[in-house]
Amino acid sequence: MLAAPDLAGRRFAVLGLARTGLATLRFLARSGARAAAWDARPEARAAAAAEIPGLVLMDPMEADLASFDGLLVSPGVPRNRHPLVARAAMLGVPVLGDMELFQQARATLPPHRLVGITGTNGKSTTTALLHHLLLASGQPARLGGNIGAPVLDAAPLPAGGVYVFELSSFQIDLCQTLAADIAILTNITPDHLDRYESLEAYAAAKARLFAMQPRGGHAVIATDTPLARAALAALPAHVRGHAVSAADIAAHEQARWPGLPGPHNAQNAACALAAARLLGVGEAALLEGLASFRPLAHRMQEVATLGGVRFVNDSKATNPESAAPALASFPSVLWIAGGAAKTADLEACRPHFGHVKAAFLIGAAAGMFARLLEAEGVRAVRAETLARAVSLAHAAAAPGDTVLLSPACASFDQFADYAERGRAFVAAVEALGAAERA
Ligand code: UMA
Ligand code: ADP
Repeated sequence: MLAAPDLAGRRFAVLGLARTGLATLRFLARSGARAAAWDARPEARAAAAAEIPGLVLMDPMEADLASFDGLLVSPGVPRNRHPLVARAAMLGVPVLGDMELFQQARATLPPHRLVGITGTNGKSTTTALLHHLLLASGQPARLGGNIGAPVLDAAPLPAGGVYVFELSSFQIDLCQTLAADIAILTNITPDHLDRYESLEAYAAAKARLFAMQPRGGHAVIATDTPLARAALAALPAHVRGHAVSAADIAAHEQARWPGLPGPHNAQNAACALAAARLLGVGEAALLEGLASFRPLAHRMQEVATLGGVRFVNDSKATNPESAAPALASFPSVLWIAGGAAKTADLEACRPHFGHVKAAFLIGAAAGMFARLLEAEGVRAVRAETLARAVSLAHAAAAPGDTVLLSPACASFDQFADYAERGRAFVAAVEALGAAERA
C-alpha cells in the first residue's frame, strides 16, 4: 500500500472524516505520522474512531494549531469560509489535501506517469474513458480522485503504470506541488460560485494544475468554452499545450461508440484520445476501447421503459451546462429538475426548452426554476420531492416520451449526494414498474 516514509514522526491535524479523511488517516498511519482528527458530525468521528485504533479526536479550533506540520482538509470543507483554514494561513501552517500527500509519496513508487483531469463537466467520463483505453492497450492503470476513489487508497502500480486522477478545483486548491505529466481540461463554465469569489477565480483555481506541471509536461485542453481557450492561451512556458475540440470527432466515428453519445461526449473523447496517444496507446486499442466503453451510472443512464415511456437517470447533471446535452438528446421530455441551485439562471438549457413537455421541480430551486420556465411558456409543476416528481411525470407521459432526471442542481438540500439522488430515482422507477406488473 501507498506510504510516504518522509512523513514519519510528523504531526498533522485532519479535518473532515468522510472518504478522503479516512483514507488520509490510514495513509498517515502507514507512513508513521501522527494525526489529530476532527469532523463536525459526531457520527463521522465515531466511525473514524472505530476504524483507526488509538485515533486522537481533537477539535483543531481548540488545539494549538501552530504545533502541527500541516492541516489536511477534505475537499468538501469550504476553504473560503471555514475559520480554521484562515487560522492556519495566518499561522503559516500549510493547508493540504490528499492529492498533495499522494505527490509526496510518488518518490517511493516504481516509475510511472500521472494524468490529472479537471473541468467543470465531463471529468468522470474522461477519467473513466482514458483508464479504459489504457487497459485496452494492456498498460497498467489506476483511476482515482473526485470520481469517488480516494487516491491515498490506490494500490501501487508496477513500473510503467499510469495513475489517472479526476481532480475537482477543491482538490487542486489543496495541492502545492502536484506534478501531472499530462493535465486535461475539458471545459470551464459557471459552477461552485459559493466557493470562489468569481468565475475568474474558479477558472484560475483550475489553471493551477498547469502551473504545477513538470517541465515538458503536456496540457490537453478542449477549446470549446471561452474560459478553457483562455487557459490554453495563458499556459506557462514550461508546459506543452495540445488544443482539442468536440469538433475533432467525426459523426460517423462517434456512431460506433454507443457509450459516448452527444457533442459533450465528443469533447470528452477528444480529450481522452489525445492523452491516450501521448501515453502511447496504439490505434487498434483506441478503436476497441472507444467501442467497448460503457457510460458511468447516473450519467444519461437508461433505467427502464414502461408502457413506451423511457426513464433516464442523469442525476450527475449538477449544473445547467451538464443538463443541456441531456435535454438536447430527447425530443419529448418530462423533465425532473431542481435541488440546490448553482446559478440563478437556466440559460444553457434554454435552447432545448422546445423539447420539454412539462417540468417537475424539486428541492430548494423549485420556485426559481418554475418562474424561469413559466416565463418561457414551459409548463412547470412544483413536485417538491423526487418520488412525487416521478409519479407526476409518469402520469403526464405518453408512449415515446422520456422522463428525465437531469436536475441542473446539486443534491445536498435533499440527498447526501448525486448518487443517492440517482438511486432514489431508480428505486421510484422500479416501484412504478412493479406496480404496473401487479
Ligand atoms: N466537514 C466538516 N466541517 C465542515 C465541512 C465538512 O467537518 O465545515 C466534514 C463533513 O461532515 C464530512 C466531510 O467533512 O464528513 C466532508 O468531506 P467531503 O465532502 O470532502 O467528502 P468525501 O467523502 O471525502 O468526498 C470527497 C469529494 N467531495 C467533495 O468534493 C464535496 C468527492 O467528490 C470525492 O469523490 C471524494 O472526496 C474522493 O476523492 C464528490 C463531489 O461532489 C463526488 N465533488 C464535487 C463535484 O464533483 O462537483 C467537487
Ligand atoms: P463531472 O465528473 O465533471 O461531473 P461527468 O462525466 O460525471 O462529469 O458528467 C456529469 C454530467 O455532465 C452528466 O450529466 C453528463 O451527461 C454531463 N456531461 C458529461 N460530459 C460533459 C461535457 N463535456 N460537457 C457538458 N456536460 C457534460
